[in-house]
Amino acid sequence: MTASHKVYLGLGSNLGDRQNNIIQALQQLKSQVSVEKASSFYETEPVGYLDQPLFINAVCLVSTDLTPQELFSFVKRIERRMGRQQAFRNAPRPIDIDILFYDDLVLESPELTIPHPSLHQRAFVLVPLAEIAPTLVHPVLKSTVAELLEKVDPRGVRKLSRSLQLSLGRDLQETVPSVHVSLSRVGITNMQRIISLASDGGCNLFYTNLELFVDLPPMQMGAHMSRFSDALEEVVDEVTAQKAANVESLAEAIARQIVERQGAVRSEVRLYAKYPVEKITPVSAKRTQELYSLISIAVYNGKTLKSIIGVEAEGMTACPCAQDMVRDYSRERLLEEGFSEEQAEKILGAIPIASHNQRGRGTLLVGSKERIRAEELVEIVESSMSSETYNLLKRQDELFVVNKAHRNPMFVEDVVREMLYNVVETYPNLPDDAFVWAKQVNFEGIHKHDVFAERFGTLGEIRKEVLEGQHISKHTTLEEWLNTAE
Ligand code: PH2
Ligand code: MG
Ligand code: MG
Repeated sequence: MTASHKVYLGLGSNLGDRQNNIIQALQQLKSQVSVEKASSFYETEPVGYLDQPLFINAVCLVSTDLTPQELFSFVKRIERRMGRQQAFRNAPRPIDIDILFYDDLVLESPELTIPHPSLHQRAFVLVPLAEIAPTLVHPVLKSTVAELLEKVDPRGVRKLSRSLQLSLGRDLQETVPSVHVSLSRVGITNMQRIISLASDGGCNLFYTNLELFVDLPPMQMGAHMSRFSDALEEVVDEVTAQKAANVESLAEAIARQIVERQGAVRSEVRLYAKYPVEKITPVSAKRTQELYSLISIAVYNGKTLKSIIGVEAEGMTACPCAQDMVRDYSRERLLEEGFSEEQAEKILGAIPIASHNQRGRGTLLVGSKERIRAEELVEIVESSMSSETYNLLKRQDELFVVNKAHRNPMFVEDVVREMLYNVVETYPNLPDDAFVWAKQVNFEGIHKHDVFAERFGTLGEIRKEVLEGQHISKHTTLEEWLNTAE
């Protein structure tokens, strides 16, 4: 959109909460035009019909694509919405919005004249206009606003000290709470934002959910006692307004900003983003969009920054235990039907054996100074289940998925162990103090409950078990890892 026209508007109110009416009108204007500048507020003697309350007047500069007619109808709609009654000309009104100048257009029509026909006679317009545009030239009179102002009587126009920014009194965040107890964690959860991440050449938008926590210095009055949440909202808006390279750097940037700008001793940011990946179906080769969750956790204490990247992906598992029973049962049936032991074995090897199967959700987090590619983690999670799943499946793809899953039956425990094995194998160069968390939930097909398994620990702890068969009883937790400085 190119907002190409520069328009000056005059605003006036002499009914109700006059200053608030003008602020409201400016806010409503912003739904269709971009407000570039606004003057101070002026209290002014009524001009014309004198037996009415004092006005408050202001002017603003807006840029817009609207034509003069469209803009005129738009401001009339705002006036109507804000309750202006069609009484007599120049009657008291909650809001009056006049088009003063529209570029250097000169227009005369029955309902609309531009420039406003009496602006050069009105101090209540020229005084605020001279504040924001003294050198603007009137396209008909060929004089600047400053020159026009010299020819009118500015008495009766008084600048108000109260501006758009209300000066608020004491800062509630700094006051002592009435119950004197410190809190363990303070923050914001379920904060939803659309973030933009740079991608080759362009940028992608992601729907994200954020959780932020802060610790204040223990000596500071109100440590763990403050009311801190609106400062956090501001940081998130500032950081997310910029394009980040990836979710980790975004979470890290927010964590740093909170500590550096808000004087916190520790900050923790958890970010969940929906992440689309284009895939090709296994047999029919159709394009399909799959959604994964990207997870990033960043903790900063002013010195050390700890950061975790992770993914959540769905897939399916077939139950090994049910499959075993079905195989034994089928063997007996085949023998009963007259097949020999040898023939029965051959048949059972050739055909897929039924089992119950279900959707499962795997989560894999890796914490390390090295950059880990989320795509790689998605691949590990998906390939650690009986089969990956797809949003789109043609019939031949469905056969592929069902066959694959039943050739590869797995319990939740197997899925978690498979993920751990794949992490150890994929990242031989990650240091032992990296952190790993693998988790699997199966939404059971023959139960109403879910089944769950997880393993967390340092990569060193996990490597010793996976590679050396040593049993390690220490499982370092996420909290421990996040709070160890190296
Ligand atoms: N508007 C008028 C008539 N008179 N007087 C003041 N002081 N301020 C106004 O905005 C105003 C007025 C017609 O719109
Ligand atoms: Mg008017
Ligand atoms: Mg008007």
